[in-house]
Order: sequence, then C-alpha cells, then structure tokens
Amino acid sequence: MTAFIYRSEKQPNGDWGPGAPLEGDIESFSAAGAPMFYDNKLYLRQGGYPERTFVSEYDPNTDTFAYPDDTEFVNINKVGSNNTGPFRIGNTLLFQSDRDGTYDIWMSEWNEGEGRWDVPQKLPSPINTDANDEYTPWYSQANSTLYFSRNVSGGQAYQSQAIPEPSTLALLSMGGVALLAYARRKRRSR
Ligand SMILES: [Ca+2]
Repeated sequence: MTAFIYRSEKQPNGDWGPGAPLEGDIESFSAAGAPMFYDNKLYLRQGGYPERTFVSEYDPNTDTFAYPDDTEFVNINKVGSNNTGPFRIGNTLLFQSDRDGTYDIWMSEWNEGEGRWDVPQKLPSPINTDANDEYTPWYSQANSTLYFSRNVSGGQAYQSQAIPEPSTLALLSMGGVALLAYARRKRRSR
C-alpha cells in the first residue's frame, strides 16, 4: 500500500483548496510523517521501519516531484536506528534519531564537496536528555528559537532560546565556548 503526500493551495478567498496528491515519480513512493519543503526539495520519511529520511527534488516547470532518494543521507540513516523528522535551514539539517538510546535531536552540516550531509552531532543538554525522547525539531528564524517535543508524562512541547542559528549548536555540541545565554523554558500545557 502506498501512502501519498497531499497538498492544498490557498484560494484567493483565503480558503484552503481540496487536497491533491503530489504528482511525478513520487507517486510510487510510500511516504509517512510530515514532510518539509525547502529550496525546491521535499524532505520526507519513508513509510515503515526503520524510519529513514529521503529527499525528493521538485521541478517547478512541470510541477512534479522526483522519486525520493536517500544517497545524501548515508551518514544520517544509520543502520539499526530510526532517523527522520528532518528540518532543514540553510546548510544545517536537524533530525530525530534513537541511534544513541532514546530519541534525541541531532544536527548535520551540508558537505557540498561530497554532496552529502556530514556525520551528525547530538545536540547537547539541556535540549536532549538520556531519560526521555526528544523529537520533531523546528527552528524559527523569526525569534531564533528551536522548538521541539519531549515525551515526558503527558507529553510537552519545549523551546530553547537564544540560538542565533542552528549551526551555532555545533559549537555547543563540541564543547566550544558558549557565548550564548542558553536556557530552556517549559511551555505551559493547555
Ligand atoms: Ca533523549
């Protein structure tokens, strides 16, 4: 069975139009999870387990999506673990992975010379915890904030503050000098 990714376009009157599946070779790819579109590339998760990240090239001339490929994720889709929930901003890719126990948020930098994402680094504490799952990273440029989920009792959303850009997290991961006021604030549950 194939799970399609649908899209809906906003109408002139402000309403969302009816959903329609993406067209192109992507039609024969069984996708799962929320995709992320960036710079004419659709980052998505293949259905089933383990969870792996793929990318599909969008052709604006034909309005079609190519069959997803995972070649550039050779360092991301580690065998024996789940690696998905991709969020790209610039040349930084954030994703969730359980390659080191519980789910954590990892980051990787784009390697233009090799045409693939570099060996990822796990974001430091207090973003990640050994005891709980952290996933679904989403970085907001508007307020320089990383949003993510942590699976604790009841489930809660977290945000970390004062991260000028995701690549700054690499300095923290490597134990570099942290010039940032670096804090976590738990959002009120509703
Ligand atoms: Ca964790």
